[in-house]
Order: sequence, then C-alpha cells, then structure tokens
Amino acid sequence: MPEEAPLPLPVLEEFEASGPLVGILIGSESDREAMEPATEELSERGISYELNVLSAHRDPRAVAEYASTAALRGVRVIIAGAGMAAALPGVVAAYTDLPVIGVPLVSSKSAVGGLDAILAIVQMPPGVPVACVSLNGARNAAILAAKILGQGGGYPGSSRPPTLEA
Ligand code: RP5
Repeated sequence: MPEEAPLPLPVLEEFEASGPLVGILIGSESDREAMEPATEELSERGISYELNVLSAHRDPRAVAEYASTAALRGVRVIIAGAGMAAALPGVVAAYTDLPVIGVPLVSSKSAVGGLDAILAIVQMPPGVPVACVSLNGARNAAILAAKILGQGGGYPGSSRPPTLEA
C-alpha cells in the first residue's frame, strides 16, 4: 500500500506571514537597557521584532510556551539575553527548532562580572546549540539575526547588504 501523502499544514502557512521575524527575550526588566542596541539595530534595518521579559527560573512554563509556539507565529530567529547563570537561551533552544542567539549580560548582581553568563550560554551540551555573542553583545546579536534572515549587510553601521559585484 502506498504511503499516504503528508497532510498540508494550512495553519502554519497562515501564520507565516504574520508576527515579527525576530523574538527577543530578556530574563529580567533589569536586562532591558543592555538589550536596547539589539532593538535599535533591528529597527534601523526594518526588521520586525517583539520583546518579552520571561525568566527561565521564575517562569519556566511561560518560556516553554513562548519558545514552542514562536515559529507558528512567524518568528524566525530568537535572541535571548540574560545575566548570571543565564539559562534562558538554552531553555528556549530546548523548546524550538528556530536558531537561538544568546547574549550574555553583565548583571550588577554577578559575582564574576558576566563570566557566569558567558559560560552558561557558550557551554551548551551537544545537541542543543545556542549561538553566543560577546558579553553585552546585543547589537551583534541583532546583526547575526539579520544575517540568518538573509537581510544581513556585512558592514557594521550599515544596513546596506553586501554585493558581489565589482
Ligand atoms: C537573570 O538574573 C536576569 O537575566 C538578570 O540578568 C539577572 C538578575 O535579574 P534580576 O534579579 O535583576 O531580576 O535572571
């Protein structure tokens, strides 16, 4: 007996056109200022985004819900910024197939100046990848997100896409 063709996914198609392309998550209101360069960069490039405050340790269910439904709403890249034992990007990556960019942040409460967040994000175990940009590298996260979306432009400070023409 021939295998049945997979069912079409009208719901997915319906969602694809809607919603922002980039989902930014921060672990705390106290992270908002450090992540502003990301929202500025995306705005300058005309890339739609949303920003939500969701904590991996205070509200893990909400993080799971967000991450597991983001692709259905049209999100194509997730940027997650957090400080201290920054579990947020890794937890998000556990619940989605979307690319996740982690931004280690310097928290005023950190005993080690942000090294905690760097190690938490960069040392993801094999199988659940998270891209890690520099400490407080919110702008780089936005540029990387733009590149993943194919709307990069390789030049810092420029929204102009690079060209291969001479
Ligand atoms: C992390 O702990 C947050 O991402 C933040 O960087 C840090 C401190 O959070 P608050 O105690 O200021 O909310 O979860």
